[in-house]
Amino acid sequence: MHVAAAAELRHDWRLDEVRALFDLPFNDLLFRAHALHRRHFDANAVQVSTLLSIKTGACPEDCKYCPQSARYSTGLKAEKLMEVEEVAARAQLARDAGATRFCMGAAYRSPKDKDLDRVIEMIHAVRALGMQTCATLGMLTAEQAHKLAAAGLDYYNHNIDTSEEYYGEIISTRRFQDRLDTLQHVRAAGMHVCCGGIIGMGEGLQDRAAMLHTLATLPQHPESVPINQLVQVAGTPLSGRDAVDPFEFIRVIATARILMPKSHVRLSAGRSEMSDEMQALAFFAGANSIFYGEKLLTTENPQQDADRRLFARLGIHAEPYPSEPHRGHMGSHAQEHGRRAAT
Ligand code: SAM
Ligand code: DTB
Ligand code: SF4
Repeated sequence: MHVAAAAELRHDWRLDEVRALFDLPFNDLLFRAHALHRRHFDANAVQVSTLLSIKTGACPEDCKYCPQSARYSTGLKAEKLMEVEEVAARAQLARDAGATRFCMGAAYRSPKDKDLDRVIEMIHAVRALGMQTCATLGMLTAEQAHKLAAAGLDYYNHNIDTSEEYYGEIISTRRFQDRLDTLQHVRAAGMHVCCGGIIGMGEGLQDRAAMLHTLATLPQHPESVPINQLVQVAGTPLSGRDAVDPFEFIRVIATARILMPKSHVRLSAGRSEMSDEMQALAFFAGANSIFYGEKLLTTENPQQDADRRLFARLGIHAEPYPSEPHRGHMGSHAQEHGRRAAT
């Protein structure tokens, strides 16, 4: 990153400043977010990733939002860690449909070393297809993070999910600090960090502000910030909650954009429940990354056709593949323009 560009980023946001952004009149907040978005990104480009659940269900953790926890009866069929060839075939389909990044998710508290070895083979296979790689496998030791970085993993997704204060209401089997420790290992190993949270779990405005404040005051901003709207799954303790006010959700996107102007903000889970108009507003507010493909991990995502139509109607194109694939060094892909168009 250039020194001048780095100087534009702040890591010393105060919580009251974050709260003040949330409290701005909607138009003022959106105007500020969009102006910053244009300064740092092509405002009509959206990064396109595809998700695959490589190991499903039977998770020992008790995250109250999650259909994959073994503690809740959601009717989900548990599946063992997939074979490398099958994962490679799914990645190829995603690439051919226009995705530039392939994200592999596993319902682990933390991976066993023998499972990590197979995930490393998957990373090699996906990279060989010319795609960026991302994985989310739960908590990592420093050594595991180094192994993944050495295998060429571009991004590691590990969400803080909510504020430190509200965390205990949602998950009791680990602490907020455990998440921060893994994020630190991922950073130290030289991988890009993908870290965000979930809106709609009964948290207050102060929790949303505190969550974004934690992300924006990390020593380095996460390169990717997924903002998920809770997907309510029957059988999980959080199903039956009131739906989030769409404008409140857009405020979170806009505030994330202002706090972390050079990061990709991902309009993540929950798009199936959003109108096209709401998604358009999210892109205007600074969201510039989505999951593309009919499934997230275990729940529905919009049909590919619908997303292609939405992009066409809005004049949005898929962000090109970065010209220099990440090779373990730190640096921003954001302004790099590749030779390979994604669609
Ligand atoms: N087990 C690993 C972990 O929790 O770090 C990786 C997979 S886990 C499913 C990845 C993320 O998915 C969670 O941190 C959470 O933010 C998100 N997620 C899970 N269930 C969700 C739901 N019902 N709605 C929205 N986001 C959800
Ligand atoms: C993230 O922030 N959202 C994705 C990804 N990271 C791994 C997961 C969303 C999961 C939604 C519920 C499901 O499909 O199981
Ligand atoms: Fe397990 Fe991850 Fe789901 Fe929590 S979010 S129950 S750790 S799969």
